[in-house]
Amino acid sequence: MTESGELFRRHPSNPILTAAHWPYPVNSVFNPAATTVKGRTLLLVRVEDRRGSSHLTVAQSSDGFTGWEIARRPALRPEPDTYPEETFGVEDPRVTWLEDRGEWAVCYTAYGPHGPLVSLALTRDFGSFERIGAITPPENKDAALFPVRIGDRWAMLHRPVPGGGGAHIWIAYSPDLRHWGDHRPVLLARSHGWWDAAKIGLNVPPIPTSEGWLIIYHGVRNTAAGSLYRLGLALLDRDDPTRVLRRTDEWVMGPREPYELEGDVGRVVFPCGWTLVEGELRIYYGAADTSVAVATAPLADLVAHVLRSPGQ
Ligand code: BMA
Repeated sequence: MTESGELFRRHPSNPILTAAHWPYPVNSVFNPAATTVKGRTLLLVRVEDRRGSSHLTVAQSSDGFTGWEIARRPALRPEPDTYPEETFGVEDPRVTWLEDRGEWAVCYTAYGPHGPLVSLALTRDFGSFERIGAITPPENKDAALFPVRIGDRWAMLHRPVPGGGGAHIWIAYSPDLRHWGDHRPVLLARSHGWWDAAKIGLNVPPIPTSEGWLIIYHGVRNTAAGSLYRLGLALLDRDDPTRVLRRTDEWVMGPREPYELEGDVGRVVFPCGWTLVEGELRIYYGAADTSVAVATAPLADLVAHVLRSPGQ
């Protein structure tokens, strides 16, 4: 725990990336996926242009905090002629390294005329991408793959919003990354006064630990002043991630700093990626839908904290 009693420590140079850093004119940079490539931290950043449409651009750093090299051109931009579901942009990527396949899976939100849905692309270098295309119908967001097969199938957490209401975290399975089924709810939004009552969704890809899969998710509370996005933890069974072993009652991080409280959408912290460096988890998050920030916590502390939490 930090002196303030919080699990996560914000980096002193936050926000680490802003629109002002970008080599071309943009409105905002936020909600980045993260991974490690040849020892360097690579962020796949959601960049919103000045028309309101988002694309994804690579930024890399040797220490993960400073000295970012930002690509001069987008890595993944909407291709509405081939993929009409991307007409209004591609958003909020989550990147998972699939050791067995020797490539990364990028789940992202494709925003089209029928609403947001989950699309998947594969890459070996973040330079070229094999687009699988839409893997769910709308409305669906906040998806990420597990890094290994569960049993003999790939697995993905995602967040459908059915017509009947309720925005919960679900799981789906696939033999080939293209065809997804066996959809089941895993973690449910709570109700009434809870901080995570209005909706929940996965943030970063599942984190493997000795105790199971650590999940960082956002809970939304609708207030008279707008939505409040905060983060909670859950622990899923390693062999059967439909089983929720633990879930924090209280949120573990919420908007507090000026760059999280004010922006295009104030009072939002929204990580899409993590890296692990010498036992320390780094989460890269969008702050107020405007800039990119990073916070750190010893992974062992997060696991100890979630283990002290009640079951569902
Ligand atoms: C969610 C997503 C995120 C965004 C957040 C706050 O629904 O669309 O991209 O950061 O809202 O606006």
